[in-house]
Amino acid sequence: MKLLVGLGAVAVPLVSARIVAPRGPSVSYDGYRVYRVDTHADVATVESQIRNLRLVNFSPGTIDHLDLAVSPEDISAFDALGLDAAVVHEDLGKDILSEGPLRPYLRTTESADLPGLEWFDNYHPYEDHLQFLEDLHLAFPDNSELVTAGASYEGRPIQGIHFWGENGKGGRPAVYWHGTVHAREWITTMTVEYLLYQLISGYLDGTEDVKAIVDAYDFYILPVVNPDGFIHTQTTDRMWRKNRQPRDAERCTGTDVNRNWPHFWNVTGGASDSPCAETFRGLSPGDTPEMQSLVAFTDAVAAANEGGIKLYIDWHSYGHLILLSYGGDCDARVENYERQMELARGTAAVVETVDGSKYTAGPVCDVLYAASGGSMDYVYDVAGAELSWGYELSPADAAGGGFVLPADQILPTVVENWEGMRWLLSTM
Ligand code: 0X9
Ligand code: ZN
Repeated sequence: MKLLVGLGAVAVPLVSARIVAPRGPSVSYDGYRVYRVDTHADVATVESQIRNLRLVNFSPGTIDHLDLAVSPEDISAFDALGLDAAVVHEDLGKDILSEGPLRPYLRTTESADLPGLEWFDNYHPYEDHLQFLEDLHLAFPDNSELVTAGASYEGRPIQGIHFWGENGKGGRPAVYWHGTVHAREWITTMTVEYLLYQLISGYLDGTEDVKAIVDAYDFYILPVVNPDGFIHTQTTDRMWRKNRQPRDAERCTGTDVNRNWPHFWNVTGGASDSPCAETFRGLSPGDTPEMQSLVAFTDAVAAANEGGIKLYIDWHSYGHLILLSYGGDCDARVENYERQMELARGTAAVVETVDGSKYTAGPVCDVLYAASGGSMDYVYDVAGAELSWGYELSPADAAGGGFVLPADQILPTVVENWEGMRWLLSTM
């Protein structure tokens, strides 16, 4: 097989275990009150009413409701608007404390055993996620390689792992997953890592269905595709969503990586042209360093594997949704719609059997909102994936914590979705 852009085994320096936890966020959300606002289908009016208030909008793009965290200084001004709003959390700062401290990862890579499952009891510093990935590779050395999809704006490698079964490297269709596209969606990092952990540990244990799955596909997994943003949420602002690229002459930083893909870019209502908006699409299609890396890597994955990309999932939170294309054209339907829906509903049904979480499946535009320049549409249309999905993990809503999921909810979330994926990967 010819050498492909970004797909070779990449020498990644060992990152030593962190012994000092990073400093806490410097943006305080103490006293921020979280509301769910019914917009009565007139989101534009509500957005214009709240324009000058200090708040974080958790649901940019929704039509029927907005989840807003309002700063303590502006709560009375917000209440005075008389909106149809319910308080779902009194203090976002307290919620953030429920995530616990970032727990250092003390394992060294001397042992070829898999890391312990206690990894999934806590959230961790970014560097430790790189170490965790390396440790999984070292536990499965002949069937895996560390890969880098390129670099972020601040120059960090967009790190991932590629692994395969008995058919050797590149011999089977690809399963391709992205986590932490949106920096504040921390549960996605943990979920993607749990899935890959279960796949590798099941293969090593000889668990029959897991071995069959790993033998049937080549897995390409990037747990953190927006490393700069993720680090920013750990050091400075827990609620950061975008990448960290400043734009000349603009006072705001960051582009929404999930609005910057060079397909259906700049669709009215699907993204923002304002650099201050949470859904800023960039100045031209694919103009972020992250996107240049991800497009090249995605195209290379599609070309490298016998059978192309079988399944792509872009893991997000929150909302309990399994999303199909299209987000960039609300009149279009994917060609294999019935098949995709059957599999998405089947996955949701299996997830529900574990703990009762009810996921809704459907096209992005139908169950959420228009979202242009998103990964799923690119990977389906341009990279030719058979199944290309977005996934909104726990909690179900802002009342469950929104992007801030308590540490004791990590394990239930990752376990139910492992069962869903185990079914999907055996069935699709
Ligand atoms: O708005 C988004 O990008 C996603 N929701 S989130 O709350 N996690 O930000 C949904 C977008 C659907 N996915 C794609 N169009 N790829
Ligand atoms: Zn997201």
